Amino acid sequence: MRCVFARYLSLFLLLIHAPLASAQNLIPFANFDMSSDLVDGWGNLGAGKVWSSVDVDGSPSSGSLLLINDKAALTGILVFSGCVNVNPGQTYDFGAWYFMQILQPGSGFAQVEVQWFDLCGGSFVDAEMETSTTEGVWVQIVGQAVAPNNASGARLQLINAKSSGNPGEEREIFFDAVFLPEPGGAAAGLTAVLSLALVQRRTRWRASNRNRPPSGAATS
Ligand SMILES: [Ca+2]
Repeated sequence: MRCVFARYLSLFLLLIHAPLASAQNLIPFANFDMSSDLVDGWGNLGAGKVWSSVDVDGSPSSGSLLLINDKAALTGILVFSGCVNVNPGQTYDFGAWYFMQILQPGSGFAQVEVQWFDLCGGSFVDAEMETSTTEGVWVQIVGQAVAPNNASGARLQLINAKSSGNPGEEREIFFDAVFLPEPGGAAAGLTAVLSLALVQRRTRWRASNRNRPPSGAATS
């Protein structure tokens, strides 16, 4: 029995540390390893958008993005990645990990949005998004979208959206391990993927069935 247990333990540890055969993540500075990554890789920075040493895998050499929404209800605080080249008509996974502490004032949700452009630096074409309201654990938001036939550029937006609450009341969301891999790629954050697989499936269901962003919500 002990031998069997040891074998399964070894297999588990192997899975945890095995390199993930994944296609390259198209988004640079996606893991917020250094505070400079935020400035180097992300746009629309300003108040309430800061680097944090908190990391999805607990790594001491990486951090995350902390978005703080202190505005009125039905508002969102957002940043966006740089634009990357994509193939029109191809299917892409997209998403990010986030952590939203419990017992914050009001209510809200995390949102990841992929935006398609005819080309980088060109005109907006379309967008698709996924959201989640789960609190208290790291959760991976995962979506899948087909690049429109007239789109060869894409970027990701990370949004801290407030559904209810008052101006001046802060709601915080940490984002990490953002991904938009080449077609066929797998998500980042392997350790967390294995340990929170059940949470992920539950969250994906919720994200696809509830809590779409409030229409006309203001963002900044
Ligand atoms: Ca990180």
